[in-house]
Amino acid sequence: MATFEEMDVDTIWMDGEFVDWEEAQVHVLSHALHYGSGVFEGVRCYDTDEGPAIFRWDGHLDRFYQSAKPYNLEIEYTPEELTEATLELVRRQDLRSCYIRPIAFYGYKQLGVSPVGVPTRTSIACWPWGAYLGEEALENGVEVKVSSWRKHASSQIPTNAKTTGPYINSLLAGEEARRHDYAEAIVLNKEGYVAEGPGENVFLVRDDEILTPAVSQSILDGLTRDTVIELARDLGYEVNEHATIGRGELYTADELFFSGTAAEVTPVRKVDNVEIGDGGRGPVTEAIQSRFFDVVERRTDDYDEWFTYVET
Ligand code: PPE
Repeated sequence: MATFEEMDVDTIWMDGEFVDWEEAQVHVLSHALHYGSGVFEGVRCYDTDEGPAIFRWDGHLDRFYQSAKPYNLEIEYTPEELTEATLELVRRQDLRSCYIRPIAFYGYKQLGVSPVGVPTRTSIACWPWGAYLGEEALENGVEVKVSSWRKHASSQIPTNAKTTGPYINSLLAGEEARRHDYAEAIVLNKEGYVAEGPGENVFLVRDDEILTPAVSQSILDGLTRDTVIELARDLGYEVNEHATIGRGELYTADELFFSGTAAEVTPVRKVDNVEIGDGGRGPVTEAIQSRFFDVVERRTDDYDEWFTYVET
């Protein structure tokens, strides 16, 4: 993966202003650094014939504000202000396609777990980000390991909020998998059912039906998950979006794939070294993936309501 230094980016929006990339800094005693008290989003902007187009911006923005609620974290900017800031940020840096990372967090004032009285900071950055699990993975799929770490239960933290702190669970699961030469992990929830990947939702194909764990299974309610469900139904597939999936069902699935903003639609070809289906990208996965890329790269006029165009 490219480092920020290698990228042609120079501006970050921070607390109402555009600042130089190097100036976008926080104090080492910031609350969020110590207690993980931030919420964030990951959004993709695609290069299209109509110029850069941000995919499902409204949905991501909505989830951003919702994520902040359980923590009483006051995002001091309106959706319109954050939208304008983001569009301007993409324009100023002449980015064609990029990943957009809004974040809001408790900043610097005093330390202690309680954030009462600590000011909120808000920032948005964007940079070019290629295929999350590699270009090759989109075509041939990835090998994954069922993690020995379990996902935190929704009785322990609000799993539907995209909070910075809990990503330590994703780090543990992902790195455990990579230390064992797998590309990624699948994490089970506290009850032992399939939850999601460290940064992806999971889909399973069985007998022409598509299944994905219910939101109640301690998963993030992914925008890409929602997109896949809609695209799959429109293609004529049966989708069960309220599934409870046991670990064993992973190995016997006809096909498996990940969805996520960063991961887009990535096939899973092996779980714990067991081949899934024919051990490559299955036909249903391919149909959905190809429709997904046609939509986000605007090779169709359908679903135009999902896009926010950067050029006016
Ligand atoms: N589950 C988790 C745990 C998750 O982090 C993501 C996104 C998803 C599901 C899919 O959600 P959505 O992007 O709305 O379809 N993960 C983000 C962060 C990745 C990272 O490495 O950072 C992302 O894909 O942007």
